[in-house]
Amino acid sequence: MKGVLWLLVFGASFVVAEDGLNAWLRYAPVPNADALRAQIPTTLVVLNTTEGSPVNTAGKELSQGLKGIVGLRLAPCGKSRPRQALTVGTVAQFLDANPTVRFDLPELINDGFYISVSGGNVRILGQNERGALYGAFHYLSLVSQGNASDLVVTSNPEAPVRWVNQWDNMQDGGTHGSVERGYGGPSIFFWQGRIRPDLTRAGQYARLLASIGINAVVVNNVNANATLLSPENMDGLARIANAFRPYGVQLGLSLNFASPELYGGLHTSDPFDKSVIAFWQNVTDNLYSRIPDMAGYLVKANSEGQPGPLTYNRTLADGANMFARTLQKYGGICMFRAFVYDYRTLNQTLSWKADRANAAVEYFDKLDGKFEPNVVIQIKYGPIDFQVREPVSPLFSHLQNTGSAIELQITQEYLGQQAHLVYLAPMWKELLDFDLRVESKPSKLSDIVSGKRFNQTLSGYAGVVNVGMNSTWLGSHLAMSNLYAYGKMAWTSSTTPEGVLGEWTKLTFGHDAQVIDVIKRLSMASWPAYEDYSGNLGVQTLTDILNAHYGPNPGSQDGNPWGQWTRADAFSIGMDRTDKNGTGFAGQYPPEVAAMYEEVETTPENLILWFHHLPYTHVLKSGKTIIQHFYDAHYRGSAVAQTFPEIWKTLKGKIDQERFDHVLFRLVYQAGHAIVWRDSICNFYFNKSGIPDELGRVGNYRYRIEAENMDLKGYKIYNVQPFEAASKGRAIVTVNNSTQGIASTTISAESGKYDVAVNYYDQAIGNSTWELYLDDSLVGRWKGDLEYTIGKAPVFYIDGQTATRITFKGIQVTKGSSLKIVGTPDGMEPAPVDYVSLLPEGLVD
Ligand code: GCV
Repeated sequence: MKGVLWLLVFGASFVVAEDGLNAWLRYAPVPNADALRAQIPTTLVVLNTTEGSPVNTAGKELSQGLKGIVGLRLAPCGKSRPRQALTVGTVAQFLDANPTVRFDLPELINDGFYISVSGGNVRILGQNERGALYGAFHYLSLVSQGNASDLVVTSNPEAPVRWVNQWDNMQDGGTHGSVERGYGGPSIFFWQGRIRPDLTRAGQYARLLASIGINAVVVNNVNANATLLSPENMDGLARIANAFRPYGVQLGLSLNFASPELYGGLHTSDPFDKSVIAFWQNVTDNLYSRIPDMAGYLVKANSEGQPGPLTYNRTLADGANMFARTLQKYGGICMFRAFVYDYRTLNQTLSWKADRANAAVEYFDKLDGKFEPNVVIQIKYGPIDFQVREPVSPLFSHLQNTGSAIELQITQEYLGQQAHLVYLAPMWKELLDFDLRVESKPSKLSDIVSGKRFNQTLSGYAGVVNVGMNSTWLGSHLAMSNLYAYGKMAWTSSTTPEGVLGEWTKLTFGHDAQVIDVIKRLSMASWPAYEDYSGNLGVQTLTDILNAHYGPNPGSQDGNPWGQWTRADAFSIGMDRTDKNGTGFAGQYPPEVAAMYEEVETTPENLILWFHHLPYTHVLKSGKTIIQHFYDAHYRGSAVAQTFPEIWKTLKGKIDQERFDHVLFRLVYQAGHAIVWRDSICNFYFNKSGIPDELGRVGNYRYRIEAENMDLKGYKIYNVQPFEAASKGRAIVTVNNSTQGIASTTISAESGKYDVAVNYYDQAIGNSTWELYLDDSLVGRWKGDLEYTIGKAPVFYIDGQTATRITFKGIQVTKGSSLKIVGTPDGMEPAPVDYVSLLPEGLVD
């Protein structure tokens, strides 16, 4: 009865609105709570009760967690220890406290943990304090998933470096706002050039990260601000480190290479200059005097306009080593990024062999072994920049005498900015499982970054996360599965995307089998769908690379020095990266892999345009030409996205309304934007190649009424740039910023029920209002305020980044009646409209 009462009282929180702040650490009641509770001891023994120690934190989490999950109130241990207890601490603390207990020491390495549940006794022991906390979180996760039975777990991390990077600026403004490529609101650390007075969110972030085994956070943008080194800001950083410390999370810092000049008043930042070396040693000493457990530094040098050692004719190793040496007496690490390229030298018209992808190996290969032992080279997974599909960076196979870490991106910069659902773990898994065949021996990427393949002691993972003040952290509830999976895969690379997703869903949304199934279906379909509608065959995410990296703009890839080229012309497409005829990039891989990528026949087709320049008429293994594959894939991917909102809707009532609505809003938006992607890409290549779609879809939209063909009053026709971002290249905008526009037409479609879709543009320069009428009766009214509601980067233009669709379902339409859109501009936003689609029910186009 007690149990029933407990469930009635606590079970209510199942449907209580949730804002996402606790993410997967909700400690929500589980269905089999009574049975589980009976298996858990009621006494808690915490082997270090010092406030702020990770073991003490572990004790608190266990108390709070078990109370929430199974309604158990743990009692602290009195003078005499009961025979059955839940004990948490380090192995050493346990042996100290229990000198007579016979105990087989588990084989633990740094941060590892051991859990034994046996005969009503639970022991959670870490190799160190952090490990004990990890063990406590693991145990709570097991109980949350409905398992408190006898078991033994010994778990060690594969790699010592399991960091996250935040690209947080010290203040809002500039081109990137508070967090560069962040879509979850302003920085949780910085505000107005200083460290926030209230760091509650920093502590909560550390808690989440500790629960997935992350041991350090680099808190500021790699495009670093030198003023972070002021004494006042160093004090602030120490406060962040204090907020992290109870969770065993260390603080790391990005440095601006030119700080000696920018902040220190020196005339140079040359790493060989004595005053520069002294400057950095002084900085490091000052930081460690405030933060004795600081993790170390992260350095972006000679990249995208950032200064670096090459500026002073020194090598990248000279630069990295300078920082590393200052850190050595403190045990700190220097993470040095391999994202080094000089866009000023890249010109695609001058040279067929020019290739940004070649840069990392060219710069770093010859430096292998020349780095201090506490330098780790942080390498983006692919040779360009977080694209929807890239081959593994060949640099991983070149650094055999230097530790390396893989840089993954949890924030979805090129992958839909959390406004599109894209579950990334399947992509990471493919990358980590890739065998580079160094010296023709098994050389899985996961074994390289774990240090196993080349016997490295310092190596691992860096994930760019970019959470913000939004209660959902990343701006989207479902996007949090990426963060969870990142931590779990960095701990154990064999973690499966499906498995970890199921675990995350249970912890985040509860045990309902349908909820778990739906989130699995959506998430597992999401990366393939996004790849299909954004850029397939290895051509890259065909997004707008000159603006917000959002929405379609295939033309922006070429004709500029950023090197994300596709070399698409009227007949052919793709980068020839072969050794024999192209940029030579394929030859940067070990011979077996190089040979595979060198030939069209042996290159996996999902990367064929990454490695080869081919005619649109080249026939793929499927029997389709490249151009037809493009058309079909874009139609297929966007069709999959149409199913997402419908699948999600089946969960109504099964999860709290707040999260249900939040996710639905985004999935509906994504479905509309997937159509924008599909049409833009297909029309762009149709226009380039002149080859029609065999199925006659591209360029033919029989259900559409183009806004420019309607009767316009107060609206005028606008030629959209790029042309493919509008249906038939044109849209309408109000004639000025203060006059309402009216676009009307007479419906020629047969009478019946339709889904009425309106494609419009929601720029971040105002909040226009649109009204849709059928025969003067209002069908719907909406506002262009996505800039406040969706989190993606704000964009000012009328293009594929702002193109949006709203659909009114099941509307009775009569032939001969009038359809009218009334647009009221606001600010600089001229209520733009592209077209209206009258879609027979069930059809999307
Ligand atoms: C932090 C890409 C991103 C930049 C980022 C850079 C990097 O170019 O667009 O925002 O800068 O990578 O990783 O340094």
